[in-house]
Amino acid sequence: MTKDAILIDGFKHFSHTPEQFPENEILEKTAAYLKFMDKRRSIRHFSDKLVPLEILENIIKTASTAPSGANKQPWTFCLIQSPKIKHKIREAAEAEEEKSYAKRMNESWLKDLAPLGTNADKPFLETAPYLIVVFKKPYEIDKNGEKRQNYYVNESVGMACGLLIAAIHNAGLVTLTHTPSPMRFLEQILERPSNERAFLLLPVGYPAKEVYVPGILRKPLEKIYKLY
Ligand code: IYR
Repeated sequence: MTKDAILIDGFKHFSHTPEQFPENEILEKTAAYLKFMDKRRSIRHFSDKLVPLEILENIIKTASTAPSGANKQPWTFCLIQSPKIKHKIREAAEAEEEKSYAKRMNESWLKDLAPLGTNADKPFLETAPYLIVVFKKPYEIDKNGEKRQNYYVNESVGMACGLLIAAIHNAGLVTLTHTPSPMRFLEQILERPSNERAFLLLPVGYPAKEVYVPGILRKPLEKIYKLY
C-alpha cells in the first residue's frame, strides 16, 4: 500500500488533491466558460468532412468520466462511421419519425416544435461523418448469467450525455440530440446485447458551410434560478 492510501471499511482510499485556483482566476474562468458554452447550438446541417477517429475517442472517454450510481458506468457509446449502417439507421429513424409527426405527437407538441423547423426528414443521419448512439444498461449480466442491477441509470447516462455534448463543443464540432421514438430499432440494427436500451442518438461532425439556427433564446437567470 502506498503511503497516501488509507483503509475505510476495508477498502483502499487514496489521497486526492482537487485542482484549486485563486478566486479572481475562478471568476475569469467561469465567465469565460459560460461565454464559450453559451455559443453552443444544436446544429442540423453537417459537413461530410471526415474527423479523425482519435478525436471522437477522446470525446467519448470524456463523456465516460461522468459520475454514475455506485460507479457502475452503465453506458455504451456506439460510434458509427459505416455509411451502410448510417443509411439503415436513417431509414428506420425516418419511418418512426413520420409516424410521430403524423399521429403520435399532439397539437401542442407540434406547435412547440414549429419554431425549431424540425420534421421527419433526417438527412444529417447520413451526412454527418459519425453517429453516436448512447445505450443505457439498466443491469449487467455477471459471469454466471445472473442479472446485477445498476443504480440511477437515467441520471448517470444523462450526465454522461451532458459531458459528451460539452466535449463535442469543446472540439469545435457540432451535434444535435436526436430522439427518434421508439428507439428499439437501434438495438436491433447495432445488434446490442439484451441489457442495453437506446438512450440518445447524436450525429457529430463539422458544421456545413452555411448554418441557420432558430431564433430562440436561453431563459434569463431569474427564470431558472432561485437563491434561498
Ligand atoms: N424526435 C423528433 C421530434 C422532436 C422532439 C423534440 I422535444 C425536439 O426538441 C425536437 C424534435 C425529432 O427528432 O425530430
